[in-house]
Amino acid sequence: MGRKAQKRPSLITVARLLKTEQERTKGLWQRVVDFGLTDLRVLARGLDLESLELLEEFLLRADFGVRATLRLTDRVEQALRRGEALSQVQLTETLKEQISEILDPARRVELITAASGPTVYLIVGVNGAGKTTSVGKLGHLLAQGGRRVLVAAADTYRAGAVAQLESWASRIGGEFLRGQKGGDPAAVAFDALDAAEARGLDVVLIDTAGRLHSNKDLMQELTKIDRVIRKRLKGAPHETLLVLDATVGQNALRQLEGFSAAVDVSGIILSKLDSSSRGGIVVALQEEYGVPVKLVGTGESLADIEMFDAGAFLEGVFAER
Ligand SMILES: Nc1nc2c(ncn2[C@@H]2O[C@H](COP(=O)(O)OP(=O)(O)O)[C@@H](O)[C@H]2O)c(=O)[nH]1
Ligand SMILES: [Mg+2]
Repeated sequence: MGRKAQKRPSLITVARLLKTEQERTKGLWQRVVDFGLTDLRVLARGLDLESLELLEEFLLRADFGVRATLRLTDRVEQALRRGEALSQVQLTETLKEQISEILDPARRVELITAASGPTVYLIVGVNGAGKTTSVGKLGHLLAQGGRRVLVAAADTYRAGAVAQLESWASRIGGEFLRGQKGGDPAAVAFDALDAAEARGLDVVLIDTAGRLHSNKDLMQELTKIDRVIRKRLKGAPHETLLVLDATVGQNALRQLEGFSAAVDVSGIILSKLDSSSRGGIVVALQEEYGVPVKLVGTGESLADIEMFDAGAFLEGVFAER
């Protein structure tokens, strides 16, 4: 996506996302902050491992993952040993600094575009993750930025899935291409590139069938789709975006692992962030696999997608509530 087309995400959105019912009762970060502010025992006695364990537990529960959690608690521990931290401000600053460092590579996410010819985005993920919806929303975002979009249904198994995608395509004023029922999904991808070149379109979004990351045959099929795209058009796919449901927790890491073995995942679309209070998964994905979250899905309507903004995310996580 060109700079011009980039939509500025609002600070408020991410902050709002973390304010789900569950969070509101006793927000994770409020608890972390409380821990820093009120646990005077810790200040009096110096390092308190019990309290550190509590912080560790909070972070794991918020989906920060083992690696990022250890990195964060290590830092706090070091600060404690030096006799620093544990005022609310210092604890927050220590955590914020570390998370910010982890997310640094994701600070200015952009979608790669082709220098010439159509830009191709391959959308992959398990069943129900939000692939088709994300294709619709992303297509809308790109169309709003003046791009002429072709949406291709490389899910040739389920007629319902094709119809769902077709309806999204017509709503966003994009072109639509389907394959034959039960046909080869790689052939759909191939035809889509042909069509996009012939019609001089800007972007091709390829929706694929849901598949379990542990299903060998289906993962091989995905590798084949990718190979056919690569052969057909140099530089494509320009992005392979894995759609992950933010509510599945640490299983998202397993999904990324599985899909990365089959295709070159360049970024993540984190869907359903509106239904999750555990935004820590963004940090876990970056810290454990170095794959940036590029887009976040925040609802079921067309406009409910935005480019991930690390700064806004941090502010949301540490917002006073
Ligand atoms: N709340 C919410 N629901 C979403 C979001 N993205 C997708 N969904 C819903 O998740 C369900 C599965 O989405 P779908 O796109 O069909 O998943 P697919 O099987 O991966 O193609 C649908 O009911 C969508 O409306 C999101 O960002 N927020
Ligand atoms: Mg689908």
